[in-house]
Amino acid sequence: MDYIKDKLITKGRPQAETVKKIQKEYGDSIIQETTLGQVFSGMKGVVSLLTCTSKLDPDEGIRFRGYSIPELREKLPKLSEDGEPLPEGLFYLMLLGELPNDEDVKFLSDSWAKRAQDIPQHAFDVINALPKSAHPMIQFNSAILAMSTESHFRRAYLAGMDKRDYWDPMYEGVMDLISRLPVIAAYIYRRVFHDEKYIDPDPSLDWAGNLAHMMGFESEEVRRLMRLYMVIHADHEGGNVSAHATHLVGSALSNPYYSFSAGMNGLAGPLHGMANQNVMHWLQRLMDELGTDNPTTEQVREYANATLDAGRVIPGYGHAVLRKTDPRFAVQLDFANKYIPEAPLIKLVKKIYDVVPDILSETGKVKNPWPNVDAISGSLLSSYGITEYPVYTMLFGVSRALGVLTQLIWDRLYGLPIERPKSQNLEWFKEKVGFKE
Ligand code: NMX
Ligand code: MLT
Repeated sequence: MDYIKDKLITKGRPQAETVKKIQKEYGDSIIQETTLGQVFSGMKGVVSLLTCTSKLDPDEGIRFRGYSIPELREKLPKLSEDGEPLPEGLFYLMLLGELPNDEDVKFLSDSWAKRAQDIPQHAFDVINALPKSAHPMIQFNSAILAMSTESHFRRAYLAGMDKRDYWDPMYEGVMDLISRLPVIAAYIYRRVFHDEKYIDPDPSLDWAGNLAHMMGFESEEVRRLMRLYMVIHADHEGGNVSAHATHLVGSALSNPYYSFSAGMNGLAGPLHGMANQNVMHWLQRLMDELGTDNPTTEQVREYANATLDAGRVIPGYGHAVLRKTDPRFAVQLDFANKYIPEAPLIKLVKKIYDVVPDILSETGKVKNPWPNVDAISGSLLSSYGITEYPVYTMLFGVSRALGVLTQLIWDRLYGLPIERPKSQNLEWFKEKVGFKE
């Protein structure tokens, strides 16, 4: 019996009623004015999505259902007092809006371990049909799409389903998909980088600990890192590219596999999740060009300026919403300072943090000169032996499933309709603002 599902519908039904009521009574209320600048700059600041799982403050960073990352580290269940919170607990919090206890988290770990046993063989066949040189995100996303043959939602929709029940097969599909992603990701990792020497899941382990295990890492510290990585990348409210894309495609009542796959296509872009891999290439080139992993401040300054002069971005820095150092960067630095303060890559990350914000500020155009989550995540993974940069975005993707798929369940609970904003041509905008050539 899945009591989480019962809790979800008990909480979800009244909230869905509220959404309907608000829309009926206040549908014509003006909540915001939009400028042409906002439209032309990627809709920044335009409130157009209803998302309950998390909220991003430009200065403070992300809060998941009201809890900051330091608060989550304190309040979510852990396997040991000095460990990191379990992602299962964050999923529970985002889904139900309340903190879980140890039993709730155990229930999810067990449920996901069980669901992960039924991955269809053709998902692995699809991966195997691709060249090993195909980027892990191509292999990952191909497997996600291949698994949509198993979609509860698609089957139920074809059979004829009451609109009010959409959330139910969506929940089942989301639970299946989340449970299976670590197995798929570890399979791709071992296929490409470890001679196809696969490691079976250990159903007694937690979701993130099992991922580390299946990738071939048995130390408790790597498992802790994986739990932390899976928690901090899970959600960043509704407007980021992976969440927005998942939500948009889901609004056509596409099943969770199609919807999440859309989100993963967005995550694979260099301005979004692929930035973590690009940071490592940027650091590697710096070390290769300078012949040291311990450059002077002046050398870092010159290298960063050369990147800007070449018309490129400095990966891992800047953000569309944040205006301070990303707390996800800060917590990873905290982890590194606790366990591996002397790791050369961590020292290099700190040196860059000392230099790059000033350089970006001096450009006069970068709105946020501070590091984001990607500025350190790869260096941390690499320092622990996960040195293969191309898998970093895929690991981001495994984590991001927790947030965007929870959002998708709530989209169906709320009964949100197909999304269809209005577009206009350039003539319309010119006329609107009275622009003359
Ligand atoms: N290095 C150089 N230039 C930058 C950077 C950067 N890190 N960040 C912003 N700019 C430029 C940007 O390209 C734009 O230039 P132009 O006017 O010539 O087109 C100008 O500054 C204004 O951009 P912003 O409004 O500050 O940033 P925007 O909201 O458009 O983009 C990012 C946000 C995150 C895409 C941007 O800061 C960036 O490209 N950062 C590097 C890539 C990165 O780290 N992405 C990861 C984001 C987090 N994640 O995981 O998804
Ligand atoms: C994210 O985690 O999605 C990124 O920081 C990008 C964003 O929030 O826009």
